[in-house]
Amino acid sequence: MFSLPQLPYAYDALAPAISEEIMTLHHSKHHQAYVDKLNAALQEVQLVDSGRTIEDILMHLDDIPERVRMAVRNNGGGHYNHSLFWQCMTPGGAPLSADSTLRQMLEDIYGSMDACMEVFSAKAAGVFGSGWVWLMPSGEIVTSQNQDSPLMDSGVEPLLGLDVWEHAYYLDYKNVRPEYVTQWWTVVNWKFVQQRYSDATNG
Ligand code: MN3
Repeated sequence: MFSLPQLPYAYDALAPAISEEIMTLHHSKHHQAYVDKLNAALQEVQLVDSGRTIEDILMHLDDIPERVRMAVRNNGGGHYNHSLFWQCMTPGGAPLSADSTLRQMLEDIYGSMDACMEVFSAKAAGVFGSGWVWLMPSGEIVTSQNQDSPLMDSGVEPLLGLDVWEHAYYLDYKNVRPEYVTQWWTVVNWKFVQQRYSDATNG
C-alpha cells in the first residue's frame, strides 16, 4: 500500500508564491487521489502488497498487467512526481552555494544559473496541456505529458520537477503560467536538488 507523504512544511508556508488554498487542495485532494487510485489499481491485480517501490514499478510498467497498466502509469506517476515536487520546494527557497558541484555543471552547460533557469522556464511555458518540466542529472531539461516521468523511459530519476498542470497554479495565477513559474523559483529548494545530484553522481 502506498500512502500520502507528509509535506515537509505547512500548507501556508510557500505563500505568496503558492497559496495555502492551492497547497491544501493539491496535496490533500489531488495527490491523495493519485495514491488511492494507484492502490486500487494494484489491488485489482493482487500487487498492492508486493513491497515494490514506486520507482521500481514505474521503471518496469511492462510487468504490470495490461488492464491496469495505464491506471498505474498515470496514478503511480502522479504519486512519484508529487512526492518529489513537494521536496523540491521550501519556504523562502534555499540557494545553491558558490562552490556547489551542481552549479558548476549547470554553468558549464548554460553559461549561468540565470540562463539555465530561463531555459527551464521557457520549456515550462511551452508544455501543451498538462505536464511537467524536469532537470536531469545530465543537466538536460526535459518535459513530460500528463503524469509521465523521465524515470519511466530512461530509468533515470530527475533532480528537480515543476508541475505545470492548471491545478498547480490556476487559483493563484489564472491562465498566466509564466508568472507562476517566475514565483516558483523563489521557493525552490536547491540544497535538496544539490543533494540529489551528489547522490546521483557518487552512486
Ligand atoms: Mn499536480
